Amino acid sequence: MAMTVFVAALLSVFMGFTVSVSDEFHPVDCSDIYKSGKTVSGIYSIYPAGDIPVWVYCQMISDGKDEDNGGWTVIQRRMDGSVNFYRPWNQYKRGFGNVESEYWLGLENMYQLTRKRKYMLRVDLEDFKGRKGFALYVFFSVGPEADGYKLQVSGFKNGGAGDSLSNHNGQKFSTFDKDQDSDKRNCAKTFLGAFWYNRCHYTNPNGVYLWGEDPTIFAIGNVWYTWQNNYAVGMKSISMKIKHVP
Ligand SMILES: [Ca+2]
Repeated sequence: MAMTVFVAALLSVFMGFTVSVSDEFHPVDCSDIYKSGKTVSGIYSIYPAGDIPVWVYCQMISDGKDEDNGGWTVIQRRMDGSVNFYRPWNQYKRGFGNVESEYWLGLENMYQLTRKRKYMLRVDLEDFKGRKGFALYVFFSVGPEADGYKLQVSGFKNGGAGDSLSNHNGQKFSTFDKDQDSDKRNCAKTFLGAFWYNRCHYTNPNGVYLWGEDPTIFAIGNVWYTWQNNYAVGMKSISMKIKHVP
């Protein structure tokens, strides 16, 4: 009995706290958090759909060029092979992984964010030799589920990595259990990932974490073809992040 009262009291304190925080500040994305004065990179909660909080990694940049500065919302990140990215549709829809390391924010969250605001996309890459490069796209959006979470991406600017994503513009998202690609094959099954596959890909960021280069296997890794013109080199890290363009 005493335990029940204690739990109830604890619950009411916790819920009261949640409500008061929610009432104060509902950041839609990391840009809002950055503007509120929190300019240190880290894990924050955002409200893509306005009501339910989602944990996310915010990369805050304040000492770069104008187009770099601000709060970037990380929507996809690979860095140590700790999370299995070969997953079905419902997990790509909702999101999965560990916000402290590797994760996928979820297609529904990406749709909710990009339907309301205009975003640019930046993809940062690092290989196992320590080389770095990036690609920037001045426009990025994800359509509604009813239209297959279609990708819209344009306005490529080269940060040394080349353009491996424009080929995927206008494609629906595909997983091994939902083939919406433009190829006869099931691209997700063939290349062991999940993506806006076309016929099939120039990049496979959700593919197998390869731990480097393996010339005996083809295009199943988390590759970005235009950087090294090689489908056998898996990235050490690849992250996709979006920033609200006012
Ligand atoms: Ca197909």
